[in-house]
Amino acid sequence: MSDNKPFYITTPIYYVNDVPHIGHAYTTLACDVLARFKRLDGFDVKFLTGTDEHGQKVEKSAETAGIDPQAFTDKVSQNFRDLAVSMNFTNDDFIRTTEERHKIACQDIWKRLIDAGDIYLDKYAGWYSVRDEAFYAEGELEDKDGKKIAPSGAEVDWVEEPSYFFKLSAWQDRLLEFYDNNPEFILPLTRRNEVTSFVEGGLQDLSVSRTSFKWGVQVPGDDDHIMYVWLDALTNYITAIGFPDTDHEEYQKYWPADVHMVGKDILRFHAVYWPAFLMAAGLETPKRVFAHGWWTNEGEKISKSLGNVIDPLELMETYGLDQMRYFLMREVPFGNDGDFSRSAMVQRMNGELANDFGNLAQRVLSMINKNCDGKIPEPGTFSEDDTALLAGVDGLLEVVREAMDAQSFHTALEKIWSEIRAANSYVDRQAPWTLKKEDPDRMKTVLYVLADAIRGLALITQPFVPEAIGKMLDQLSVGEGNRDFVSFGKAGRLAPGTELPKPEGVFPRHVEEETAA
Ligand code: ME8
Repeated sequence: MSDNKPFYITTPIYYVNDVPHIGHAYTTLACDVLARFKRLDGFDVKFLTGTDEHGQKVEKSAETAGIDPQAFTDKVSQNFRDLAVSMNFTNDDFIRTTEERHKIACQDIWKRLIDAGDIYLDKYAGWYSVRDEAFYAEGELEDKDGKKIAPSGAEVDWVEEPSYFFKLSAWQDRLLEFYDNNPEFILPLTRRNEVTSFVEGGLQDLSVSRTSFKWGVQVPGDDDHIMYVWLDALTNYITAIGFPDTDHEEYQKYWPADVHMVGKDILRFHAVYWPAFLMAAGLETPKRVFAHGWWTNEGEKISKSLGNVIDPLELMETYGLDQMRYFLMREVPFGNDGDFSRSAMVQRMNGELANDFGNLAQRVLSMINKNCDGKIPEPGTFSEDDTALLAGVDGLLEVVREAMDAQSFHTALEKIWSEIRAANSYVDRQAPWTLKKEDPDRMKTVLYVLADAIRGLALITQPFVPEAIGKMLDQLSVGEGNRDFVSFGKAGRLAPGTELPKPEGVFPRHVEEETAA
């Protein structure tokens, strides 16, 4: 067992009624970037993703497809697994809620809730949205064209059936106390305020079982009921680490989770229901739920009916995987809504990846290749300018770490790019191509400083654009064993005399194909 500090991060588990789109790719990407950063920073990381396969919505999709739900979920779940591979995600596990280990976990948490006296049998009469898999109170709904519409825009149906209820109303004070004692449980803070006002407004007991269809986990001891899909789905986070065996090595190590990453649409389930279920079951609550914003496409809401769903595979093919990863993490302050536009995508990849970083590395490595025998040059004494550049890059680890710990991915990239720009101004100021004739020894020092600055910049950028940076580090002859943050800064300085392979650009420019007028 590793002595490293554990770090457990999860994505929502995605409904298999849909093919994966940019929204799914975005949430998992954010987790992947954080998981990679934490691993490089010496943490023992578990990064979980998977698919949510029960409930009425999935049952209906299977029916429409004309196959039984199990065969349907087998097929569609695979699309999400494939996406993870194509996006270079480093998830350690992929959970499916139809797995046996998960059914056992759900039934166990149910029994704990029963034993605690927090579940009772009654009858549900109210509104339900299949699209959201959520119950809505009359007061939350709007009338539109003679139909009732949920705040999310989804249609609702009137449902009347016997149902077990979870005594959510009894948890209001304890939830508010929990938020007070854990000011960073819900981030960003604006979302935290929304949740606390919602809870302060009073909570109703929550229907946690259904009888009108069968596709779900059986309620223990009552064959007529299946568990509400959200109680089933949320439990995935503990199934994957060995629950109900709370002595399981992984449960002991990774629970409570460090971050549940979710979209703002599903914050209530994670920040209200989930901690209440866990507290009632006598289990620890997660440390943080981070709710990110939603993407629109060229200013429009993304929806199947508008036909403007963004296919992550198409983006990858057009712009490149690392380019897309960079764009999604850089364009929008993480937590805010954002707009995807092709012009913004091209601007970022050409301006920031190809020009700022790519050209810097290419220029410096080519000069070393031509003028230093293709070896890391021996530096002389460092000038103030040299020391300042290296200090700026060395200082990045601390500032980027802080930004990553707040899930402020755009801030991390901003800080890195400000040092990349500093390195570019240093090149202009020091003009190594002039030094080549006037002071070759000084040229060597300047190129050494630049090469080591690029090494630092590359090390810290790895989580965001892993493939391209892997190539950049190969070109600096930084071995696999020297790429984690133990080697960051002084500890891993490049050794003069190290041979470098021939440099090649790692961030291609995107040139738009001419479109016919
Ligand atoms: O809600 N922009 O699954 P889901 C950004 N199964 N993110 C988006 C997005 C957009 N336009 N559209 C979707 C579920 N997302 C449940 C979760 S967890 C115990 C159960 C992302 O397939 C966002 O993260 O509807 C959102 O929360 C998630 O996809 C919803 O995925």
